[in-house]
Amino acid sequence: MTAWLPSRLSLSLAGALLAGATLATSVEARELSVSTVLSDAFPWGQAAQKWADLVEERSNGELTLRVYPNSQLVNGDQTREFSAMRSGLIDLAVGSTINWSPQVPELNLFSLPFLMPDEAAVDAVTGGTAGDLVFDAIESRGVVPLGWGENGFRQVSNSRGVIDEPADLEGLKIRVVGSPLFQDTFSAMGANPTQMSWADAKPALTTGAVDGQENPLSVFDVARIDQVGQSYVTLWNYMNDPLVFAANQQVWSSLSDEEKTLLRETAIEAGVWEIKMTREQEADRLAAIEERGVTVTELTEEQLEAFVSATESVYSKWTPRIGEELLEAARADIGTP
Ligand code: X2X
Repeated sequence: MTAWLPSRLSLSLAGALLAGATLATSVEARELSVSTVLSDAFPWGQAAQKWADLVEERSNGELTLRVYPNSQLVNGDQTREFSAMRSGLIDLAVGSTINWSPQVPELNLFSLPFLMPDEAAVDAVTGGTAGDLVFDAIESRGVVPLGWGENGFRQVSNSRGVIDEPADLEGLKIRVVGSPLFQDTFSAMGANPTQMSWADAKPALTTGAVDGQENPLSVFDVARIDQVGQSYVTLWNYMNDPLVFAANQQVWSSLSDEEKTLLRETAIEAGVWEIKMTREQEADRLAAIEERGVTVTELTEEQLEAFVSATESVYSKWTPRIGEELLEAARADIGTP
């Protein structure tokens, strides 16, 4: 086809084509990994996929996010996700404040029992001074936070009976996530907590190695936790687990200003979308769970108070690690003394 062209032109044309091809390859090669714990069967995984879709669409395919669910980039150990992102094994993540709290102690704020009573309180914290301080804390540990999502309010379930007072937890073996604060919260209520990854949780529930667990209703519903004998759920909103969209620092610095804006804006947008969806689905999830024969218990103010009192010691132990200033900021954001 180029036979009729003067040789110089054909050479420079070839050069231009080659340069173009190289450029295209390097741009196409810009595929970033996104780690999540839960797959896109869950709102959490859908948040990551939404992020990927928005980036793909708005970068005209020049930047690709590839989601790796089930903590596979850290061999199932979700508490190593933050370290792996910091060291560059993972480019991006949509991660839980619980799972990152071993490396970012300030994130334990969200796990303080009964700190945030409702969704408005969660939004006040993440969108307030406390949220800014938490993002500063993440950044100071070498990871760039971009936006918020939500795993949801965590409710306790078990196979033994109704839990409506701390005494009902006495001696129950409860699977908790890999953050030491949970050990303290459940011990304070008289339970027998056992730390394990999400990957190990369902098998442990199935064999009866543990009697109970705590997770948002969306996780209970999608993972069909009722099928492994968890017949009792207590709605106590004892903590909410926000998700954070974030990036490895080197990856972030290597992006153009345009790409940074794109990644941040789409993270925020995907997060807002997922939070809204998760909350809108909550009533249907509850109905579905009840329909499958699970006994759902709602607590009266008085019953709730008993759990609040039982877990007060968690505050004295953990406030110094979280930071007095941050807890104060969160309380001011929520509007509680
Ligand atoms: O392990 C859990 O319970 C889960 C899936 O909710 C988290 O990753 C915090």
